[in-house]
Amino acid sequence: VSKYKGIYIAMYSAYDEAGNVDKERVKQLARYYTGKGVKGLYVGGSSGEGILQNEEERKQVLEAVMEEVRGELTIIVHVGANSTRESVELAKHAESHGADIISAVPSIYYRLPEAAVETHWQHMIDSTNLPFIIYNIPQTTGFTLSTKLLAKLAAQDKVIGVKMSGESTFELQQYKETGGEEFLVFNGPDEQFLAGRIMGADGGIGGTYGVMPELFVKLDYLFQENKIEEARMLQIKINGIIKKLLSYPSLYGACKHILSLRGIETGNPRLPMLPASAEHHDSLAQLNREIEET
Ligand code: NAY
Repeated sequence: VSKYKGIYIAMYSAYDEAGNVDKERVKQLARYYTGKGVKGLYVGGSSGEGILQNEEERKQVLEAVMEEVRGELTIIVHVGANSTRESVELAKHAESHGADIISAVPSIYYRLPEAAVETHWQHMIDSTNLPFIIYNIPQTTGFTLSTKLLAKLAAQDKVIGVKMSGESTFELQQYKETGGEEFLVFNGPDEQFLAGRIMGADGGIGGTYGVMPELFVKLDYLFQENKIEEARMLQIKINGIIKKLLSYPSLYGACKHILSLRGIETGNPRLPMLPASAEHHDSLAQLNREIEET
């Protein structure tokens, strides 16, 4: 599994001016992330608005990504949907289009017992030959992955890791310890990338990487070289940028606007995610310069 370690951009989706998935724009965005040192892309996750899209749209986004960067970047596809049936359909579709790994959050809205979430994931795992990465994001789903369930799932060869988007580095470390050396833990909160790496994460998957991939690649390099003080200083600079990004009505709208300043058009995020408004354009241009100068 070590071949899957690294930095993955939680990629935004790209829409046209009418708000429809725009495959050419998706391709342009995927292409933008090649040659920057990242391991791959996480498609259709939180940042990718997978749960705001219908099944057909999610398939279109993935197909565009695969057509553009298959073989160049490792592609993890988020197939989590509310119904197990739809998730299984998306998982099979991902496999048939050459994706490398599938991943899913629990079903949301209903407060489900652990057994239901386990069954939900197990059906996806059984539906393909692809490796599976559990997506744990308790602050949005209301479901916290227990180390007991993690241990049960991780005992299967196909379950290669967890994307840990919860904010506790203690839990992150417990997941790593429970899963063992051969089980991959990906850091979720970008603000805590270095902290997560220090406590055992094998890499990271993040949305803000999308506007500063080079900085996260460098941060990971500094960590690997054991240049911890330098890494800490860089994480602090990155956190200054993230703090500003989070001050806008929507993080996705802010990041997408920054990409558009670089000639990468991805359209507005899909409502209810708010777009960047005109009053914020000047400060976003300034933030873009700050990123480019860091
Ligand atoms: C995904 O699936 O898009 C992600 O990997 C999301 C990870 C993000 N967490 C959330 C809750 O959206 O990148 C982070 C997050 O945007 C960042 O740390 C800023 O808080």
